[in-house]
Amino acid sequence: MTAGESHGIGLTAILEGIPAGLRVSKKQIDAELAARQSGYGRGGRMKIEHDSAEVLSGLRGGVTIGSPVTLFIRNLDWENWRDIMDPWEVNESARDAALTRPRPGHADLAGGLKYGHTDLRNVLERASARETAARVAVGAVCKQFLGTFGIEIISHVVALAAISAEVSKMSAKRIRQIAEKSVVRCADKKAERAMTVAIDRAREAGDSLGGIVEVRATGVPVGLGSCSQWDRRLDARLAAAIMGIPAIKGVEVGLGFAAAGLPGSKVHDEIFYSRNKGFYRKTNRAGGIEGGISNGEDIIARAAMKPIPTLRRPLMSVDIVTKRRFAASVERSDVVAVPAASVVAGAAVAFVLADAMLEKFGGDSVAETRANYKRYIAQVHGRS
Ligand code: EPS
Repeated sequence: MTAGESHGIGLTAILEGIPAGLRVSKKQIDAELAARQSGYGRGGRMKIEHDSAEVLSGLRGGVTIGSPVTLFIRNLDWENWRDIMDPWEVNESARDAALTRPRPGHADLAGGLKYGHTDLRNVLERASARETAARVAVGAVCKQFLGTFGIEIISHVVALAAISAEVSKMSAKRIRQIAEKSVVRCADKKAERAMTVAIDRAREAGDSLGGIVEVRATGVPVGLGSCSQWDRRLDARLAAAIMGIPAIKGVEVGLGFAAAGLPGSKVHDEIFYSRNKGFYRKTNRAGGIEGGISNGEDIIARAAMKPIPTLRRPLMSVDIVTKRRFAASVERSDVVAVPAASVVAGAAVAFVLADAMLEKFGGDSVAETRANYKRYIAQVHGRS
């Protein structure tokens, strides 16, 4: 669970269920937070914030003790918003500056009607993608837990607006090496150049752009998730977590939507066996999940992000108080947040996989989880 407004005091996340005995690196959490903040096309806010996670509970000497881990990220911009956002006393002039012109595509109107607000700030503060900083901090702890089982998560940008990256022949490791140094988190250098040009153009035009992000998880054991109930299926859980990121409008696993247009013989991954490898596949069109269960191949999920709704040249809207037609409110915003969304999607996948690992292997301490994991892996190998 996370809490916190975009221009409030800060963001809090409580992560429940991480076993005792996990060594957590603050450096790694802050590196993930910095990655979320970076990326070509980000707005002015990212120049103000230097996200860093304070740990308020759950750790002693850098090691989890089995209690809930509370992470807190201070909003440095809070100092500039105290008058407007103070929990106890809001300045009168702030009330006069109420936001009443909802942005098409944002939560403003639906949220305003739902919660009965006339100042749409009460909606946008929580709907803001600022919240994803908290999820990235949580994801960074989950990644460290997964890392102890050799599971790695790579996330990158595969398309920005109409520009697609060609990465089909690249290994996950290579994608990571290049994407992590790229200003748009893209592993295709040629596409990266075209993407930055497109972002410059959109900025000049007062417009915004979307794109597609991809997450790959390597080292995932066979058997996470279940075919036995819809909400235990690993793909369903991944899709929900990724869809829960603001502005995500579609999620696919493996071939995804493309599978619908192909015959079965071109979609399913043939099964092979060798004494060395056990059961294996030469293709991974399933994206590492069959029947809602991880099949031991890399998990590959993609998400489509719509362009950010705040436009410097706004679309038309209607004032919720006067009901007159007006241009939508213009808030400070990003031109593109697709690179950031790729970091957030990686965190979302980490959270789901950590949850699925604990569901499968249990354990109150990492040593116990590890012992259960090892026994299971030996059992699976025995059958291969
Ligand atoms: C964001 C912080 C926000 C926005 C952006 C994401 O900060 P501010 O509103 O102060 O500029 O930059 O939020 C949105 C795009 C949105 O639609 O709400 C962040 O930390 O990621």
